Amino acid sequence: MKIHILLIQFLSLILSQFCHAAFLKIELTPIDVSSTSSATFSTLPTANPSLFGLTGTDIRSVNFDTDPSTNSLSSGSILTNQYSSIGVTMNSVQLSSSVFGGAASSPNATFTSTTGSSQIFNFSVPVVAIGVINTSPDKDTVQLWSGQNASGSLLGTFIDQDGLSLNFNIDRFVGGRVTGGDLIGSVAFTNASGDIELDELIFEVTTIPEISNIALFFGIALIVLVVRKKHKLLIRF
Ligand SMILES: [Ca+2]
Ligand SMILES: [Ca+2]
Ligand SMILES: [Ca+2]
Repeated sequence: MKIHILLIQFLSLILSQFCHAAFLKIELTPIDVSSTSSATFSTLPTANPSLFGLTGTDIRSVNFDTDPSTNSLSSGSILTNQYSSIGVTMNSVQLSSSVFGGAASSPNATFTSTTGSSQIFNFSVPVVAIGVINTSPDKDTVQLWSGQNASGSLLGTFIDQDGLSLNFNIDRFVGGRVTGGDLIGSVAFTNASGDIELDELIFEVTTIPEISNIALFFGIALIVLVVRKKHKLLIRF
């Protein structure tokens, strides 16, 4: 009996490690992903998501240049439901073809000039990781929320270049990953100063119910071990 209790405790310990909810910040510069330029990404996130740490089988992307039906989006457009068919909507985010230093993918990036205002991206599909290029980063705030429109639980937050000397000339890919069954309902980028200009949004949609699969695996393993142990004891006695 003692062995069984120890076994359950051991498996619970392992399971808790797998299911521990955590936030993993993503912040990459062009040099970090071996770009040919130190200031801009020569390989874009929408072209190679795995280079930026998004490795699932269902990665979706927004280049702010064409909608999901490949219709061109014009500078000055206000984004709300244009990308809803791929699972993301925006809180009236403006597009611009004349952002500081240029868009990451031509012609458009997003544009907000008001200090303290946020560009919010809401997900209607189960998202576990997101990232976007901040094309003029100046310690803007990144927040991942469990609910829509920056509501629910704050899963993770940080500012770009935290603890570093500010350099808005170097593009930064910013975002995060959640683990342990958490899902990202929305992500908010809040302008600290100057403008906030984002491009090349990618997000990873989970295709498996991670926790239930892990629990099922360990549950089956536990049953097998207990049955085998009982079987051995019956044979012995
Ligand atoms: Ca673009
Ligand atoms: Ca730039
Ligand atoms: Ca800014």
